[in-house]
Amino acid sequence: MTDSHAAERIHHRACNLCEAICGLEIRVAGNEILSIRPDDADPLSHGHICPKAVALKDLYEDGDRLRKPIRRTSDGWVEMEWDAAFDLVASKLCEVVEQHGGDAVANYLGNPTVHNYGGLTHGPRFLSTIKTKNRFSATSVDQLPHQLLAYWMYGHQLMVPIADIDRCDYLLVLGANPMASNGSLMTVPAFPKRLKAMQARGGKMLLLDPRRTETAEVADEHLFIRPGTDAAFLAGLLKVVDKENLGNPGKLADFEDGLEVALADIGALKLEALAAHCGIPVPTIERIAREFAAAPRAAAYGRMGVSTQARGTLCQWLIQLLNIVTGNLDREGGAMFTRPAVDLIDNPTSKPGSFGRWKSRVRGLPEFGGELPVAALAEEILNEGEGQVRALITVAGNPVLSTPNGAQLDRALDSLAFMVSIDFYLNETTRHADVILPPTCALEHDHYDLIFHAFAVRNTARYSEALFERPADARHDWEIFEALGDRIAARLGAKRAPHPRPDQIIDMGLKIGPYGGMNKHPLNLSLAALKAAPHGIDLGALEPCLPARLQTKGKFLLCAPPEMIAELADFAAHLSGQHSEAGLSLIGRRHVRSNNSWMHNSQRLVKGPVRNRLLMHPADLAARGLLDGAKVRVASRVGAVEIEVESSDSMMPGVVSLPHGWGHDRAGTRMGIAEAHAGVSPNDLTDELRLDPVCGNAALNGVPVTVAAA
Ligand SMILES: Nc1nc2c(c(=O)[nH]1)N[C@H]1C(S)=C(S)[C@@H](COP(=O)(O)OP(=O)(O)OC[C@H]3O[C@@H](n4cnc5c(=O)[nH]c(N)nc54)[C@H](O)[C@@H]3O)O[C@H]1N2
Ligand SMILES: Nc1nc2c(c(=O)[nH]1)N[C@H]1C(S)=C(S)[C@@H](COP(=O)(O)OP(=O)(O)OC[C@H]3O[C@@H](n4cnc5c(=O)[nH]c(N)nc54)[C@H](O)[C@@H]3O)O[C@H]1N2
Ligand code: SF4
Ligand SMILES: [Mo]
Repeated sequence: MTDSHAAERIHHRACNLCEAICGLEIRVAGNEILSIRPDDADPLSHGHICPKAVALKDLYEDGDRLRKPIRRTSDGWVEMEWDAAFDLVASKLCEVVEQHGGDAVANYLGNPTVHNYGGLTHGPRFLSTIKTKNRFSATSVDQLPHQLLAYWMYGHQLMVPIADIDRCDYLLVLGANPMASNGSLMTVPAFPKRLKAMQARGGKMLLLDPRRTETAEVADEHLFIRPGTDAAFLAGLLKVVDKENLGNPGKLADFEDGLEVALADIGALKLEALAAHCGIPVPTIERIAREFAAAPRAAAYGRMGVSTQARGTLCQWLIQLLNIVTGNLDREGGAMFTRPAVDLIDNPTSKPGSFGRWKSRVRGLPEFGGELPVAALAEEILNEGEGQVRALITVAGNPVLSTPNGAQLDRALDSLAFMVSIDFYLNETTRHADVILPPTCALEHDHYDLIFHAFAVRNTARYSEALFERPADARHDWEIFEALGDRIAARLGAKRAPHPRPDQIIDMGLKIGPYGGMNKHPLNLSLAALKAAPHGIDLGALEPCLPARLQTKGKFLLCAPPEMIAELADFAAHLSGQHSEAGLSLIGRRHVRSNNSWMHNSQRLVKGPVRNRLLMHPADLAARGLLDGAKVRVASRVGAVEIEVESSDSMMPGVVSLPHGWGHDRAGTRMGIAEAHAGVSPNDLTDELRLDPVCGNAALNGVPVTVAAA
């Protein structure tokens, strides 16, 4: 080793690409990444990683990644200096506010915001400088039902119970594919190992999914279920548990409220009708109910397939009730609450949640946690009148590819008076911006996972230093937020107190947190303590914490939110075994080498077989005279796409599947590799009018479509 620049060093950090937050060991020499490997000493991931981790190198090196602000001109995009860009953006946004009021400026926060702690510590502070009802995020194409029910039942939107897979005996999974997704609202790195360990203990995993997925292959049992009908199956389980007296809430009985009311309404449903609706026979429902109730420790868990469908909130409520009535909520091996080192629940700045404080202007969709359902964004831009959206701020999001009827939004964005995107790619959404402000990428900033430690199957804490120093001419997300926020507040005459840096906020959060010195905890956690433990610190298995941790009034477990009782009645009124034979139902799909819409510019991830294809059962192909590999036209109420079809008996007959995040052939983007693997976007088919009626979450799954030769 002669050249000190090229001296090899080893860096440890957590991967922030998905919810699994795996520990990485990265070897570097100077600015060159030599290897990215699992960190075997990580107390949560125990040496697990997936192929995407290595793509962090591609992201860092990507020549298409923007490094300086760019501005649209009649001669194309022109680079700008940061201060000039901040001045321009602030003044354009303020002009709109001054002429049309704050509601005329909308914002959209994308998924990576929650994987980047500076976005969480400083994003809301920036956005609050413009008072607007038109705040949107990826929450309403994702986990909105979980947060809403956590707020209604447990008193806080972040009190989402986590399946304690490491001690569970019976895991009932609906509409999740952790073998591809690596787990969601259940940070569960090394899912395959953890599942195997459970099975070795004699445990069992049962999966319901309209596709025989990678997860179905490792499950003990897999059942097909017709998209959008899970609520009938879940209500059936609850009815059997109740009718056969298999329930035993245990200690929960002392502080539950409304369980009997909910069970009575569910009990009034006919088991035969429920079975006919979901296509799972009565004896199977009975058997599973008995197995679940008899298991010493069981957990029911449902994810995207049952979160983003027309009865998403109903499904998630029934899942909670099943865990409660069998005494598995807050029981070791059941569905438990975490105790993260920076606790966003028991915290002076805690935001428990809110619902329906205002409604969207055009369609009257309800607010949750200060945001409106993103399915309403396009119409808020397109429909004239007072409060019309005329300017948009997007942060770490690609709603053109990720929200229902993305093609309509694509057109709507063209009509904005001004748009700014905080993003390092010129993609399908940001191509509409007037200015793009590109932040540093993951390896150039430090990280503490504020959100996913709080949803993990074990309590751990880990801080990652920046691997590479921020280039002098680059800005972190939080620095961009501060620079814009300061300028906007000054011009609009808003008060603005100084704010600590993200690492200072985390340090304070750790100190006042449950393992911090200010709570007299022997671990005395602080940022310094985490820096001294670069592999992370184990804080132990999840522990029972109810009723103390409940954030509801009187610390009751509120089992029968009135909105859910009403939704159940509506569901009952529409219960029917009649399903149209002619139509097909479109669902989504994830692949381990893909990550929503933005990792398709990595050659190593997109190489290999084409993954953006329509999967369809051979009988459905035959019925339409289609051949495997043919180009087909898939059409829905809102649009059509042309794509290759792949015959697959892993699909339930009557159901077709297409992964989201593709459709990179739109003009004017700058992602060369992604463009060469364009594919089509299923959100050109999903319908902005098909929503979960309880909260306006998008029903991305179960979309009625037709398929014919192209
Ligand atoms: N590799 C990879 N990992 C990711 C992501 C990624 O894009 N790629 N994205 C991350 C994000 S943002 C999230 S939110 C998570 C999501 O994590 P998951 O929810 O685990 O992932 P999905 O693959 O969307 O799984 C949904 C499953 O539901 C099934 N399904 C569809 N409709 C229905 C239905 O009506 N009923 C039932 N029972 N099942 C249905 C689908 O066939 C699919 O297998 O993954 C995260 N991890
Ligand atoms: N049909 C269908 N649609 C879906 C889904 C589905 O299953 N089916 N899944 C939904 C789900 S669960 C989700 S979470 C959404 C995701 O949807 P979005 O959050 O809207 O989009 P992403 O594809 O995650 O794009 C993230 C953007 O952030 C940028 N980015 C990445 N890291 C950073 C960063 O650190 N800072 C900044 N400023 N920018 C960054 C990327 O360049 C990219 O432009 O899609 C949803 N859409
Ligand atoms: S599973 Fe998720 S967190 Fe783990 S290495 Fe892959 S992308 Fe990163
Ligand atoms: Mo998501």
